[in-house]
Amino acid sequence: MGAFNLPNIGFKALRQHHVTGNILRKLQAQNSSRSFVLQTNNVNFRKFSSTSITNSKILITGSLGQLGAAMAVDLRKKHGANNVIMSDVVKAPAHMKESGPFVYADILDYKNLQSLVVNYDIDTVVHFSALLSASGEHNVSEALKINVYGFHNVIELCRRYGLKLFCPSTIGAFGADSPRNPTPDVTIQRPRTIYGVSKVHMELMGEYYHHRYGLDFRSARYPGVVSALIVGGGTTDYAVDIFHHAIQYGKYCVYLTKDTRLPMIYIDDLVKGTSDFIDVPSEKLKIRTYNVAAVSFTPEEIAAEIRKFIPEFQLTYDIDPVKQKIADGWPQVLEDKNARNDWGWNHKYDLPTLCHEMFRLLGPRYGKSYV
Ligand code: AKB
Repeated sequence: MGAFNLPNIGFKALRQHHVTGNILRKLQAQNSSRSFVLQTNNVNFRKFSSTSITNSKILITGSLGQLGAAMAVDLRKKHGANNVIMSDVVKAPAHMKESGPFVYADILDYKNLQSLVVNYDIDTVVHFSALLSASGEHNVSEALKINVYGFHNVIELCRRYGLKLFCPSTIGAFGADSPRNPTPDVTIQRPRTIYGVSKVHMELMGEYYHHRYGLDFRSARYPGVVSALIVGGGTTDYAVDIFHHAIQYGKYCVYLTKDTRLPMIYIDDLVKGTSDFIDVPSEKLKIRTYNVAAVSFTPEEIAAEIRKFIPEFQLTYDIDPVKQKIADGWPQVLEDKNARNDWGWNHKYDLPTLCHEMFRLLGPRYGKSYV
């Protein structure tokens, strides 16, 4: 394998390796911080290594979901509103459309994705489109389509155009055979949901494309995410719903047993961590898929914390067997020392501060004030 600085490689040679003119021009401009490694036979091995990110042009798929919408706000602040293209298959609320470019993108339509990359000169894809754990079990073929075939389109797109790819993974990528407390980055992964299977597939494909083609693939395994936005389709959703119900009705009926312990994270920690992770120089990453952890709690523990704001809050139980079975196979506590060491992952919110923030944000929405 030969390693070259970019100016030493003819354009023709690069075109044979599927590098397009636009990307070449961009690479020439940015060449001070990048190097290329090409295999000298006809196989299109490529290796990008970037030391700095400036003026990224980012496409976010599934950008109207819980994570996409929050990440878009951060990335637009960082890279400029017009440099972050939000996309989804549903119509955006007016305030989102006004905050920067929003386009239709169906990840099952490869040509549509190609046109977005070319028209907007995209260099980074932040890929959030996915069916979550509970909705996946209710519609396995749809989950297969979105989470597997859709991901194939996205990763091929990134390979073909030399784009950086961030795609989240999840605690759902582990299963009952994995150690549950703590769960390390590299361990047995035998999930029994289509969501988990598709995420393990995503992790392995991303790592394969990284080693095979030099694709700058990055993935973080997220815990359940707590945010003010109401979510749907997941097993950890109760940790959001409980606040809305507590404030509106003073009670909540949860579908998991009182001692079901799951890793969770507050959205602001996730957004900051993901944003840092996307920008960290590639050389710092010793692996490509990292656990990120923040807090772990049970329904009973979060209810006790909620009672500090609403002392009469009542929590009742009506177990959903599908969700309970999923949760019983997931980690209780993630081990995340590699993320902390390699790229500075750190969380700020523990259970009390997370609850404080949820009451501060949601109280006024329901005409109440707690903090
Ligand atoms: C789900 O519950 O499916 C998600 C997840 C933990 O990935 N929130």
